[in-house]
Amino acid sequence: MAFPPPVHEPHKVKTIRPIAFPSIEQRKRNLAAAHFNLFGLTPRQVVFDMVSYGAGAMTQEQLAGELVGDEAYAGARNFETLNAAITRVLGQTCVCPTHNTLGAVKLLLRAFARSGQSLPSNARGRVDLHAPRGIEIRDARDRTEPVFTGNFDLGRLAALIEESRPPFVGAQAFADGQHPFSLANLRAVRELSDRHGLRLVLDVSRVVENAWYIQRHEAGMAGRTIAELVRLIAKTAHIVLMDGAQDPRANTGGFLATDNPADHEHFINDVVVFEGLHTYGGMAGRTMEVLARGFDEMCDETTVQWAMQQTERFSARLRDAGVPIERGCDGAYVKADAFLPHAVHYPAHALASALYQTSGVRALVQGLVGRDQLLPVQIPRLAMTSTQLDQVADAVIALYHQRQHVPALELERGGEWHDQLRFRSVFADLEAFAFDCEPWVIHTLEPIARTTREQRERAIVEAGWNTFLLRSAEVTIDLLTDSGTTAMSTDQWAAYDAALPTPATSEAYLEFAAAVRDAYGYEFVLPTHQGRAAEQILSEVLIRPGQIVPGNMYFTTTKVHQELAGGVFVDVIVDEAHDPASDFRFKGNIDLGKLDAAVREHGASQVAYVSFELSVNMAGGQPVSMDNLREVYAYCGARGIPVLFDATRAVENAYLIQKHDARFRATRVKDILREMMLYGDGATVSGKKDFLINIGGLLTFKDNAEWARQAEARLRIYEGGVHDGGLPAADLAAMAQGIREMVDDRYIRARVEQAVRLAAWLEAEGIPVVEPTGSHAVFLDARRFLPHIDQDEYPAQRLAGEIYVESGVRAMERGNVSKGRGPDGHNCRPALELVRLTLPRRVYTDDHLRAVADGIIRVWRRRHDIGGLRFVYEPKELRFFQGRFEPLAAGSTP
Ligand code: P70
Repeated sequence: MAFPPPVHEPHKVKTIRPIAFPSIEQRKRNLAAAHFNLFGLTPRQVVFDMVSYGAGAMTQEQLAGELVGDEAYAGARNFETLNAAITRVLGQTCVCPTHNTLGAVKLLLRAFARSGQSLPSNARGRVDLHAPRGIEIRDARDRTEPVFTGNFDLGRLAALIEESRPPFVGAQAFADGQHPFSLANLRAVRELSDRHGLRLVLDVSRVVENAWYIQRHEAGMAGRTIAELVRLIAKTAHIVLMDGAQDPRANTGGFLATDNPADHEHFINDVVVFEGLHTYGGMAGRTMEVLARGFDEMCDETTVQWAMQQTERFSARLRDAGVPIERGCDGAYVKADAFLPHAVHYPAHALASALYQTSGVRALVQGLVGRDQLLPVQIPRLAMTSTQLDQVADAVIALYHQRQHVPALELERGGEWHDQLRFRSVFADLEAFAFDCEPWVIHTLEPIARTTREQRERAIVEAGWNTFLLRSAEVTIDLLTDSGTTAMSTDQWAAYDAALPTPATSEAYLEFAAAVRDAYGYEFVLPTHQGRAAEQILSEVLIRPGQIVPGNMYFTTTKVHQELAGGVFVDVIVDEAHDPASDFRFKGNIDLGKLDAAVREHGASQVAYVSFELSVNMAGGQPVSMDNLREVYAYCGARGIPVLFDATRAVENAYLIQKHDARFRATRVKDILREMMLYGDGATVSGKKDFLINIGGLLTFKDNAEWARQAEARLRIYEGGVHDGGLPAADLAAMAQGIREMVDDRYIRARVEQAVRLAAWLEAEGIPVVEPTGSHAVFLDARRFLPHIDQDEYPAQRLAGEIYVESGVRAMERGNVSKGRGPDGHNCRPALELVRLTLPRRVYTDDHLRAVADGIIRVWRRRHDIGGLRFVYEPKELRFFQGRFEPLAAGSTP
C-alpha cells in the first residue's frame, strides 16, 4: 500500500477539555427534563458528545490564529489569508465567505434556483434546506454500486436533466456522511453537466474523507496523495461550497468558491444583503484564520490516514459485535430500526435515550422528521483517543446485548424537526456502562516530528549520545521528563487569561493559597518559580551547618540545596528501594531502623528535619505507605524532629495507596492526600508535576509561623514578592486550577495506569523493568538489559540513545552518569542503572505508548550487538546535562 496506516497520532495533546461524568441518577433526571430528546442536553451533561460537526480538535496553529488580525470588516486581512488558503488547497480563485454552510446554500439558491424547481443530487440530507424553499431534491444515486455508493447513476441523471431542466446539478462529497463518489464518476457528471450547459455545484465539506476512499478503492489512485485528490475533486466542479465546521475543523464558517467571475459576482452582490461584507461574509476575523489554517492542515497525509483508521476501527468493533450499522465517513451510523425492532415509531430517539441512560454517551438525531431510522455515532475530528473510542463502541455493544429491555418512546409533542419532539417513557433497569479512560477530550494538538532512522542516527551523534542534547524537533515521542510538560486544561487557560497582573496581592494568589490549603490542609503558602527554589529556601531556614538531613533516597536538586546550607544528607530509605527486582509495594518507605540509628548517632538536636519524598523519583516513582507516614511522624514528633515532604508527586503516591492499601480503596484520592499531609510539618513542591502546569513551585508550612516569616524574607530576595514568588498572576491562576484538577480520581487513575500498561507490554517480552511500576514513569533496568556492558561504559546512557535511534523516543539516563563521581574521582556506580521513560500528563495516548513499547522491543531483540559509551567531554557538576560520549563496539573492554 502506498500509504501505510500510522501506528500512532502524528501529534500530541496540547490542551484538554475536561469531561464530566454524570451519575446514572443524574442522567435519568436529565433525560426526563429533556423529554427523552437528547437535543435538550448540554455538553456538560454528557460524557462523550458523539457529533463531528464543529467539535473537532484544533491544532495549536489554529488556536494561535484565533488571536490574529482584524475584527473583520472591509478588506479584512484575515479574508486574504483565507482566500489564499482556499486557492492553494482547492484551486478555485474567487471566494465568497459566508457565516456558515447555510449562508452558502442561501446565496447559491438565490442566485440560481427558484421555488418549484427540482435538483438532481446524490445527497438527501440537503432536503432539509431545500424542501422548505419549495425546491425538490431528486435522488440520482447509483443504487447498484457497492463501494462508491455516492456515485451518480449517469443514465438517471441524464433523464432527470431532460425531464426537469434543473438549475444546476448538486453533488456532495461523501454524501450524507455515508456515500463517497469515485473521481471517474464525478468527472462523468461534470461532462454530462457541461453537455447540458449546467453548472456542477459540489459540497466539499467532507472532501478529505471522500479523497481517502478514492485513494483506497479507485483503480489507479493508490499513489495519489490526499492533497492531490482533494484538488482534483474540487477542480472538477464549477462551484464548490463548504462547511467550515467539517474538514477544516473550525467551529463555524463557510464559503462558496469558483473560477467563474460572473458567478462570483452574483454571490458577492447578495452576500452584503444577507451575510456581511464580501470580505468576511458574517465570519469573525478569527474564524477566517482558523479556517485558513485548517485548510492547510486538512490534507496532511498522515493525519488523514490516522483519522480514517480511527473511524474504520470504531465501525469494525461495532460490526464485529453484530451491531447493525451503516458506514459513516466520520463514525458509524446505527440502524436503529434493526437495533430496536420493537420500538416502531421513534427507534433512533429510543436508542439514543437508552445509550445516554446507560453510558452518558450522546448520539444525536437531527434534521427533518420522518426520513430515516439511522442514529449517527460520529467521532469529533481528532478529539478522542482510541481507548475512548473503543469504550464508546463497547457502550453501544453493551446496550445491544440488552436491547430487548429498551423501552419504546411515546410521542408527547410532535413537530417537523427532530429538535421539536418530546417523548414520554419509563426507565428500564438497564445495566450501566462504566468508562475507564482519560477523563478529557483533546482541545488542541501539537504536531510531532516525523524522522527517518538515518536522520536519527545523525542526530544522536550530533548530540554526543546524550538525549538531553537532542533538539525537541528531532523527537517523536518525548519521555524525557514529566516536568512542565503537561497539557493544560481549557479551565486552566481560562483562569490564565483572566488573571489580573500585579506586583501586590492578586486574586490569583488568593485562589492559589485557598487551593493549597484545601488540598494539603496547610496554613502558610509561599509560591516559588519552581521546586528547587523552594528547596533552597527550606534548606536555609531549617538547616544549621553540620546538621544531618535523613531522607528517603536523594533527589539531585534537593540534596544540592541541603549541602549548600551546610547539611549532610543521610539515606534512610528501605533496602528494597535499591533492588530493582524486588516487588515490595512501598519501596519509598523510610526504614525506621536506619532513621533511629542516624538519630542515635547524631542526637535528635543535630537532625535538621526528615526529608520525606513521596512517590520517590530516583527509586522509580515508588510510593510511601500510609502506615510508614504515620510511624515516621510519630517517631519524629516524640523527638521534636520536623518532617518536611517533597510533595512533588504526592497525588500519585495517594493514588497508589488507594490502589494497593485495601483500607483506602473506597477513599477519594483527595482525602487520602489530606491524611498524608497530616503526617508532616510542611512541604516543597515542584508544581511542574502534580499541579498540571508548565512552571511553578510551592513552599508550604502546616502551622509554623516563624518558619514562614523567615522563608518570606528569603522569598523577597531570591524569588519575587511573597504573594507571587516571581510568577506572573496568570501562572498562579493556572496552578490554582491545576491543584483542583490533580485530585480528580479519574484523572490520576488514567495517568498512573498508563505507566502500568506500558510496563506490562515490556514485561510480556521479558524486558527488565523496575518492579513494581511506579507512578510517573517506567524505568528500564539497563544492567539486566545490557548485562555485557560494564557500568563504567554507561549502559543506561547507551540504551537511551539506542531507543532514540530505533524509535524517535527520548528517554533519560538515571544511573552512573547522573550519579557522578565520588570524592576519589571514581564513578559512583550506583545500584540503580536505569533508563527513565517518563510520562507527561495528559499528552500521550495509549497508541503513542504502544509504539514506544514496540520500539524498545526491537532494541531488546538486537541487544547483544550493542556496546557501551565513553566520555569525550565530561563536565564536573551535573555531568548528565552537558556530557558528550562516543560509542564503543559491542564486546570491547575498558
Ligand atoms: C524530573 C524533574 C524535578 C524535581 C523532582 C523532585 C522529586 C524536586 C524537583 C526539582 C526535573 C529534573 C531536575 C533535575 C535533574 C533532572 C530532572 N524533577 N523534587 O525530570 O523541581 O525542577 O521544579 O526545580 O522530581 O524529574 P524543579
